[in-house]
Formats: sequence, C-alpha cells, structure tokens
Amino acid sequence: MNYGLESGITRFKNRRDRLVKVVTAYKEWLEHYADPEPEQLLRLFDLAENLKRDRLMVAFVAEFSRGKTELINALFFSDFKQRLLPSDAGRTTMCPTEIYYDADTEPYIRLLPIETRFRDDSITALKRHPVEWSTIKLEVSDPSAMVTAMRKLAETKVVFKVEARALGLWDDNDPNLGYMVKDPDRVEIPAWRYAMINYPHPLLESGLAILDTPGLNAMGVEPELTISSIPNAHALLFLLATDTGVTQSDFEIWNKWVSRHAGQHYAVLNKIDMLWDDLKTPEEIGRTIQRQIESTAIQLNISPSSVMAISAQKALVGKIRGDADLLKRSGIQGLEVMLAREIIPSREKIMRESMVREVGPLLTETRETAHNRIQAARQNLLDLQALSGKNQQIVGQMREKMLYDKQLYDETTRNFTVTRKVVAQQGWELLARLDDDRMDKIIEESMMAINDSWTTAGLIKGMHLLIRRMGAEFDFAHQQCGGIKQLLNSAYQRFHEVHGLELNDPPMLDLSRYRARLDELMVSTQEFCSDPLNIMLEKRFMVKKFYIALVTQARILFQQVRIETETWLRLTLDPIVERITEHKSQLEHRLENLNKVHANLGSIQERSGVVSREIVAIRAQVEKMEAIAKEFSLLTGVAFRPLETPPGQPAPLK
Ligand SMILES: Nc1nc2c(ncn2[C@@H]2O[C@H](COP(=O)(O)OP(=O)(O)OP(=O)(O)O)[C@@H](O)[C@H]2O)c(=O)[nH]1
Ligand SMILES: [Mg+2]
Repeated sequence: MNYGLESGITRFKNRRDRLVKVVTAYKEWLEHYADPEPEQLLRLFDLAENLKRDRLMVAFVAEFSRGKTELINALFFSDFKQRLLPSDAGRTTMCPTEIYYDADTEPYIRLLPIETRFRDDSITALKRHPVEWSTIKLEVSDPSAMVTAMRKLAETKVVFKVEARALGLWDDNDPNLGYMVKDPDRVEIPAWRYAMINYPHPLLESGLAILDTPGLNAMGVEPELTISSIPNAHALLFLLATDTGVTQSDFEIWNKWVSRHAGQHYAVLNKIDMLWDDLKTPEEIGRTIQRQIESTAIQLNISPSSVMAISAQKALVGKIRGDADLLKRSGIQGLEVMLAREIIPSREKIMRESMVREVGPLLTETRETAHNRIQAARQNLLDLQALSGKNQQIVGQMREKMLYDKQLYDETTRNFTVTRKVVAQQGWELLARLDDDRMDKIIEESMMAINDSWTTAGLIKGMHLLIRRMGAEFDFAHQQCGGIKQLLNSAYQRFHEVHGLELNDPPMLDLSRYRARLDELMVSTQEFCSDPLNIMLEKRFMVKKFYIALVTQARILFQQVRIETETWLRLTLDPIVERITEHKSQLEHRLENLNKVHANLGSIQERSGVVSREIVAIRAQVEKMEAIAKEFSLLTGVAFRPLETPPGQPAPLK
C-alpha cells in the first residue's frame, strides 16, 4: 500500500484524464459547430496528447550512499518483493537514472555508453537517437531477470588514467578522486553515462517520473544534470544520513543545487534505524532523533518541520514483509503523505495554469460566440414578427438599410484584413527570429568569443555574449508583441464603435520566467568559474562540457520562448477573427431573411418556423458548450462570466 501517495497520484491521473476529455470535447464542438482553422484543431489535439504525456518529475539528490536508491525502492518498488534497483554500501548508482513509463514502447532499460563523453553532444540531444544507447528489454514478470538488468546501473570499468582523463573523469591534481584508483596506472570509471528505464508501474503510468542521481563528484562531471535536469525537476528530495550528519559535501550539494531550487525541495534525514537501540526507551530514541532533526535544520538553515526523519531500509523491509509496525517506525508514511499533499498538488497547479493560459481564452471566446448565436437567432425571430403586416415597400427599405449595414461591415472587415496581413507578417518575422537557426547563430557567435580558449575567462566571455544576445531576442519579442497588440486593438476599435462588437482584452506576452532562467544560467556560470578547481588549465575539458550543458539549457529556453510567443500570437488573433467572422455570418443570415420576405411577403410564417428550429438546434450547441465550460471551470478554476445578455448582439431592426 502506498497510502496518501497512491491515492494522490490516482487523483492527479483522474484530473489529467478529465482535462484531456474536456479539451477533446472542445475540439469536437469546434469541428461540429464552428469553422475553425485547421491549425487550431491541431493545436488542441497536441495539447490533449501532451497532457497525456505530462509527467511529474521528482529528483533524488544527495551525496553517495545516503540511501537515495533504497528510498526509491521503498517508495515505488516494494511490490517487487525484493530490492529492485541496486543499493549498497559505498558508491553504487553509477549514472543518473530516469525512471518513467512510456506506453508506446515495451519496457526497457536504455544505457548510454560513457564513451559518448568524448563527443560534444548533450544527453538531451542523444536521447533523440536510440541507436546511441544500449537497450535491454525488460522481462517484468521475471524478478531475477529484472534484478540482473538493473545491476547495469552499478556497472563500472577499469581504464588507463589517460583514457579517463580524456573522458574528463580523471584529474591527477584532484585530491577528491582517490577512490577511483585501482593501481598506479588505472582507475575505475562508470560504464554508463546515463540510464533511462521504462517500467509499467501504476504510479509511473499515472505520470510520475523519478530521477536517481549519483553523488557530488559524479554530478559535477555531468553539468547537464545540475544546469538542466535538476532545476527543471518539479520536486527535489535531498537525503542525509544519520550516521554521517551534514558533511562538507552534503552541504555543498544542498547549497549549490537544492536550496535554490525554485519548486519544492525537502530534506530527508535517512537511516534513523541506526539510532534505534534496544537499551533505550522509544521516548529516548525519539528525543535523539528530534535533536538530530533540529541540528540538521540549523545547519541547512530551514525549519525543523521541513526535515523528515525516516529509515528507507526498514521501510522497504517492512513493506516486503508486510510488517505494519516496522513500516510505521520507519517514518516513510509521513514522507508519502507529504508527497501526496504538496508535490502532487503543485504539479497539478502547473498543469492547470497551462490549460488556463492556452485553452481558457479560446474557450471563453467560443462560449460567448455560441451565446451570441442564440441571441442573434432570437433577434431574427423578433425581426420577422415585426415584419408581419408591413408592406413590401417598408420591407424593401429595411432591406436597403440592412444591405448598407452589411456593406459597411464588409468594408471594416476588408480594412481589418490588411491589418491581419501586417500582423501575420510581423508574427512571422518574430517567430523567424526565435527559430533554431537563429539560436545556432547566437551559439556560433558566443563560441567565436570564446575563441577556442576553454578557460573560465573564455567561458564567462562566451556566456555573457550568449545571454546578452538571447536577452535581446526576448526584448524584441516583447516589443513586437506590444506593437501587434496595439495594431489589433486600434483595428478592432472600429468594429466596436461602428458595429457594436465586444472583445475580451488579451494579456500581454510575459517572458519574465525565461528571463529569470537566463539569469540563473549566468549565476551558475559565475559560480563554476569562481571554483578554484575549475580555474586550472587542466579543466579545459570540463569547461567545455559545462558550456555544452549551458547551451543545451539555453536552447531549451529559446524553444520555450518561441512556443510561448506562438501561443500568444494565436490567442491574440484567433478570438478576434472568430468574432468578426461570426458577426458577418449573422448579418448575412438576417439579410437572407429580409430578402426572402421581400420577395414573398407570405413567407414570414415559414421563415419564422425555420428560425425557430434553428434556435432549438443552437440551444443544443450552447448546452454542450456550457457543459464543456463548466467542466473546464471545475478543473481549472477559470470563472466564466454569466451570459444571460450576451454582448455584441445585433441592434433590432427599425
Ligand atoms: N541502516 C540503514 N541503511 C540504509 C538505509 N537506507 C539505505 N541504507 C544503506 O545504505 C547504503 C547506501 O544506500 P543506497 O541506496 O545505495 O545509497 P545512494 O544514495 O543511492 O548511494 P549512491 O547510489 O552511491 O549515490 C546501502 O547499503 C543501503 O542498504 C537506512 O535507512 N538504514
Ligand atoms: Mg544509488
């Protein structure tokens, strides 16, 4: 049983599934009852697909041997009835390991050979090339085969120092690497650089993903981990062990990577069973644990309530043996409740916010359009009733007036088409400045600034340039979007003033999150460069690796900004176009009625019948839309305004 955690993740999955359903229902509504642009449908389809793949990444970060892997086993893999992932004294997990579920492929463990470090490719880039990885199919129903496969995570190899040096894993001057030495010429290095495990576990199937990491030194040699994977994780669990307390290297990890993590981060004091002592009363043991919690909290400068004391090992044993007492004593349930109460809701919040941003404005617009339709049809009926008893000349005058209104509207629309073209052109130019080629150019320039001088000074120079150039593109995007918004507003003004159309004001493009991430990259660079170990010339390899990691993250940011800008452009333009088109078709409909009645005064009854039936059909559309909006509102908290009297209704015929 996984207590709060299991039900928490199930709730998360249910909400996610409901969101997928509501986005799909909205897409289908548009297909049936509107005339959407194909891109809009595609985008909604993508959104639903991405939601299904949406994961909650929890990273386990700590110095070696603090019990990260044991805790992962206890939290997620106890149903396996044995230790699934290798956990042992000393350095065990040799490479960062991502564990998740991907329904599109058979379960596997994929391992990236350590030799790929010779190349300049980032792990992110290599993830797109399965051929670079050694893949083992997982026999999930065969526990011993599973355990054998997982042993790969702890695999090492012994190589000559010269090779290890060329891989950036060995430095004769680094006193911290003594543990690697096998004999005077050779050292032990990890066999794999990174591992990815696709495993069909219910929690992983629900969208949870785990990142297990090796200790300080191993993380330091793979900067992509510290610059990208760890900052991008939704939550971090930082482990300490009771027997070692907060050591210098624990402290370094905490300070460098965990305490500043923007999302959730938690300290876990593991191995409390080491304090269990048959000669002490439970109260005495409890006091000792409490004292350790307090001193840990002081050292890390956090509140004692943020430190959780557990025994991962006893939790695993307790779960495997079904020993409820041991499980309770292990303290793991508190951690599970915390994961369920805090981490999952915060992930849900991110999911909700992206839905509010991406679907909210479109849905608001479509809903109002649907309501407008019913209002317009009712008006149509009133118009027709008002025509009864009128002579042909009066109907003709009305028709003339209506025709004039429509011509006026068409003229406004034509003017708007010009604006739309300008906007499309500007949007296109803007997106072109945010594409991959542009980023390649920026990287090229920054490499030129480094001028093959892979020293910390060269790195700072190159990064300054990279960040300045990227920042300039972000500024340009912000400015251009401001201009586009103004242009559209003034073009729309006429629709509002002359034709009575209303519109919700779209928000401004907000890139502040990405700017903050850029600043963080610069801070990481400065920190890396101020580390005396990295100032030495021998660290040339590491400087380059560090730069590659920075660039990988910068590229991800650049792509995110492009997607954000693209979304913004669409959300700003689409609702306007939708409303303008809808109004046009309503005007046409009214004119058609007048034309028919003008041609045959006796047809008023018949037309009224047609319009009444239309109203019934539109009401059904509106009801469907209301159900979609209601569900969306329940799931995201977006409040749609009441629509008894929809805006933008046509003025009654005089
Ligand atoms: N007594 C005790 N031992 C534990 C506990 N948790 C883990 N261990 C042991 O500590 C050792 C290290 O645990 P791992 O899970 O391999 O630690 P890790 O943090 O993953 O270490 P690396 O993979 O080397 O980074 C193993 O022998 C575990 O069995 C615990 O709660 N109590
Ligand atoms: Mg481990």
